[in-house]
Amino acid sequence: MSNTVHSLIALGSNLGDRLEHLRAAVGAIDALDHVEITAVSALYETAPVGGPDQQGPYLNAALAATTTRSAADLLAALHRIEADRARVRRIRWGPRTLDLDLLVHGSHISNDDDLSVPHPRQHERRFVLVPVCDVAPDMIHPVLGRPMSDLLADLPVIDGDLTAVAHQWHRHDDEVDSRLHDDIA
Ligand code: A4P
Ligand code: MG
Repeated sequence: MSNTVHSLIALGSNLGDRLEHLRAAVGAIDALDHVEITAVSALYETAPVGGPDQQGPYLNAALAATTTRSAADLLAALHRIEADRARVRRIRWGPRTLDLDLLVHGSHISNDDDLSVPHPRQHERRFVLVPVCDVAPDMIHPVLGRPMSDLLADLPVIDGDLTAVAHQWHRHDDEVDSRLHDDIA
């Protein structure tokens, strides 16, 4: 039996019913064997970074989990969950129904195209680090050797880049602004 590790997963959506995609993702991750969600961040609406002009705003969140699964195995499971939400990969950084990134997996370090962990751009992005700091502010980045809260403090705040839109949101009976279900094209 392999060791239990602490993982961080980022969730993003900017196409269709974004809230429903993220709720379904949390439910599907929760249903995975050998994965236990320990904390889910608040929900944030964020301005798109990179990609084509005029893509819609994202909803972003992050979760912490413990698992005995390997990084490759967990990422494969995340890709199956993305596929179930009919994610279409067309343009890099373009609109997507669901994007699940494996940010950290214990002390695992790999730089393959298929498996880059820690995720190479997470420490440059407030839409990743703000939710991460809800669930794991003290976690040490395995490559940079600094806590997530320090990495976030280094990033400039750009006006309007990120707004908290719900604190409890991932269960279907959590009450949130119905506008979050609006269909984003
Ligand atoms: N891959 C390798 N390692 C990982 C990992 N740790 N987690 C591979 C997830 N995937 C990993 O990913 C491209 C390839 O990376 C896949 O083959 C996967 O096996 P993708 O999800 O198909 O493509 P992508 O997400 O468009 O590319 P990339 O480079 O992962 O983009 P990012 O860095 O995820 O950025 N703006 C806001 N506001 N909010 C967002 O969520 N997201 C992006 C995507 C851009 N701008 C954004 C947001
Ligand atoms: Mg991605």
